[in-house]
Amino acid sequence: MDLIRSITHPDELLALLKFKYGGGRETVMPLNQVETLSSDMQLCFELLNRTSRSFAAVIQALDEKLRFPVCIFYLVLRALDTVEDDMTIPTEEKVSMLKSFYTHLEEPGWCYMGCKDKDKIVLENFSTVSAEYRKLDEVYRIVISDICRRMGEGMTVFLETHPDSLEDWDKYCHYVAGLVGIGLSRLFAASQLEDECVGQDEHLANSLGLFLQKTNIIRDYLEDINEDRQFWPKAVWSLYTKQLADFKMKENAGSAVLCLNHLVTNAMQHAPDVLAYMCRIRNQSVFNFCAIPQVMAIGTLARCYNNHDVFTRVVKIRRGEAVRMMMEATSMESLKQIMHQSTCEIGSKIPFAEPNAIQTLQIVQKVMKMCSSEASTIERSPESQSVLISVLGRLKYVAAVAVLAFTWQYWSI
Ligand code: D61
Ligand code: MG
Repeated sequence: MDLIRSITHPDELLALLKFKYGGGRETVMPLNQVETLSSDMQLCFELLNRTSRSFAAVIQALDEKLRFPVCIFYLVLRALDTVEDDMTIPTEEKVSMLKSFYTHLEEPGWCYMGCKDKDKIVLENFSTVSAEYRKLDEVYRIVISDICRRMGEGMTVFLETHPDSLEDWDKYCHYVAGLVGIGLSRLFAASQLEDECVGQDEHLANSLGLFLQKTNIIRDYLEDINEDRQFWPKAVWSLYTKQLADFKMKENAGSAVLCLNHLVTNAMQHAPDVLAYMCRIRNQSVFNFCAIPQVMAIGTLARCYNNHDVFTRVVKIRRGEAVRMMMEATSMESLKQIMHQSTCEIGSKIPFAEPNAIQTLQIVQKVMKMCSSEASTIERSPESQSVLISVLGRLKYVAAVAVLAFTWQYWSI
């Protein structure tokens, strides 16, 4: 089926075939490591694979030093998010649960069985997650606990109000995704696989999270509105309609798409920060881990821009497209190339009568300029690594990414 969908895209076809028949059946983690994994940690990886379609593979492909800490970081925050998302918990109780959630990390045996959310399995097995958390080095525990505390606190702000202003939108996205970027960057630095500066620049790290979260919010309009959730910022949609849900109606198709374009333009403002952040990344597994979600996001934004399908069905990038993008997200040069392509796609879709055409064009040009190889406006990090090391490192990881894409292909529905 994926092959048929990509039939008019020979490059994707090639990528798909390479994965299907080009080997790569070995798992990302060498077998001996799976065997020596404690049964608790095995359960943690199972929880990861059952609750994340987008991140399970990239997390498991991380270098050893980061694989457990990032997996636990994910599960702890997923558990917290599951509390936030459970609509059956009364607000007052939810507020105190969110605020005190980080304290359960130090509480052997704590778990929560009354949850109704789709990812309740993480809360039901939280005692295993927290047991593994307590085995981590202190440098990692400090980060995980701090981010969990700040995210829980932040989530309480938006329990009964929707993000209205654009400042609110950024603030909400900071709490649920920007903080993840900040925490991950501090974990990278703590592992010493990345420079200290990666963990210190909270602004750039925040932008990586905002770019992913805004893309999800834009893409998930229909799903959210059908479940009575509103994540599009009122400051923007109120320029185009009286009720956010009205965008579903055929007669509002025109204004709906203009609003959509407005939000895509807003999300694209984070792309320059993403490039600046990625420039500083030295470790190949960290690079792939960060770059893959970002290229999926920009590909999704390009697909959504000026596309009315967002209001009628789920808009997804083709599987072949996704696999090709993953493969190419393994070096700064090809990351720039792929971001250039998606950005160019947005630029070419700006409609004739688009009120925000100038803003869209401005950000499109800025990103395209940053992505053109020579005149790189991106600040290079102090020590540029030797060409040989980077080539050798990449060879190893091209294989890992192949496996990763393979796995991803089969785990997603
Ligand atoms: C590099 C690599 C991965 C990154 C990154 C930088 C920066 C930020 C992020 C990942 C976070 C991206 C979040 C985008 C997806 N949004 C959600 O999952 C929403 O929940 C947000 C709160 C929980 C976040 C937990 C999380 C997610 C991804 C991680 C991670 C932790 C830890 C490590 C790696 C990746 C969304 O959830 C959808 C759902 O409930 O199914 C929501 O509720 O809005
Ligand atoms: Mg949530």
